[in-house]
Amino acid sequence: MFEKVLIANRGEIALRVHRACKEMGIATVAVHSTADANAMHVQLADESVCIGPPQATKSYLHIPSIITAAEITGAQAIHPGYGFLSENARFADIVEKHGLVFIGPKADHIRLMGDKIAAKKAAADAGMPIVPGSDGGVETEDDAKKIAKKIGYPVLVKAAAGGGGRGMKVARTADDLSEAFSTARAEARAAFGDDSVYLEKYLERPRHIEIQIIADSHGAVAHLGERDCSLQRRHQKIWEEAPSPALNPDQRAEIGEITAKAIKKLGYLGVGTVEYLYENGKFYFIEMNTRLQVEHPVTEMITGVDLVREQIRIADGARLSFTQKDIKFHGCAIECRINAENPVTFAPSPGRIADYHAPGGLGVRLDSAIYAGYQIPPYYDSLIGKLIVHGRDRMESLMRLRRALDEMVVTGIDTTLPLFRRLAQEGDVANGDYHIHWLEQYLNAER
Ligand code: MV4
Repeated sequence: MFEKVLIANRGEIALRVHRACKEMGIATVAVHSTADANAMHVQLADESVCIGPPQATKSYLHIPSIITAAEITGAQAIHPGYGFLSENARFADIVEKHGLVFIGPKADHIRLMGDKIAAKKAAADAGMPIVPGSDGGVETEDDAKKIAKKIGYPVLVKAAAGGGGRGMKVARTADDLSEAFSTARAEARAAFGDDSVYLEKYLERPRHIEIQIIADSHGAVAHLGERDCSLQRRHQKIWEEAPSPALNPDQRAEIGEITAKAIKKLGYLGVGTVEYLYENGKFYFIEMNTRLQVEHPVTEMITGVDLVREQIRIADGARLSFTQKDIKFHGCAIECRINAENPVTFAPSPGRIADYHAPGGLGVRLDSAIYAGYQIPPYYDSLIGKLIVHGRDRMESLMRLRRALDEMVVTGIDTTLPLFRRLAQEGDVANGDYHIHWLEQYLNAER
């Protein structure tokens, strides 16, 4: 096993990886920008290296500094966390070229899934259900018109380099298509420097349900069930839960098996998430994420599997510590992403945390790297913690969430805690009766 791992990230996820390493007897190296010298991940790591100024492009995204930090500290492997360099295939290649181990999938799979057209084709070939649409990219408006007529309106024009909703335009009728096609192209070119687009049937009110998969280097593959991430605002998930209130055990087993089989066919390595839209009892592949996800704890809570420990073991060539048959789903887990943001306007609220009190008790987990007196820098994303609750069923989990939210105190800055206190009391949320547009409709209704 590795003796020393470098963690190429910050905040709660750097701490999450550090915790897994410590429990495996592995020493940790933190890297940090000058803005993060007092950060929790730096204080807890066995060693730390300052890799540059506050701007992420000059520190957490600066590959030469990170490789150098690994070399001077003698780290054998690099865990990228999520965001930053976690889905950068070139980084994964460079890490390996320096004789270090990238704790993640193969660079080729990162590259494949980064191209949404190629990813969709690979998913379909491997047996995953996809959204009806164009067979590959669409070059001209004329072609788009023909294809849209065949699949039927409404259609969605999507960017091949997309993800996160940029370069995505709905056309409700043939009259809309010309504008949707050209704006999607222009947005894609501006955002990604690549204006390749493709067409899909537009699903009106689906849920976002994603399957957690895991594969070792000996050919073992398993799925760890689904997460329902439908409650989101501007493509930022804010509430995730497992299992999905919309699925029964037979549906779970079916989509899980289809996904695991496809992942095996692709020769994938490590942890990954297959995102589906779910509408009227059917699943439609949209994308695959080749990283550990923010919301991984809800899966950990209902399966008892430590996903980061498994990632590290897999990177070291070990076998999965379980088989599919060992995976049982226990109860229900809900995660709230607590952001340093105004709960009404969602404007970022960096600053000094005055008082901090973490909730506790049975079934409560708080993944956070904040503390009283901590100065939240303005340079990075606004996530300051994830409150995860686990209960024997959804009602117990929801009651526990309300209780934990009432215990939690963060003062000195604005946080989204008040929003979660309201959401946890909403009828549709309590009933699990929501879809990907529910939250934005709810927030618009009160303005
Ligand atoms: C869709 C869709 C409806 N129909 N595809 C948004 C981001 C990108 N990853 C995929 N997205 C969507 N693709 C078809 N054919 C609706 C969305 C979508 C969405 C998906 C998941 C979670 C939140 C969303 C919010 C708006 C739109």
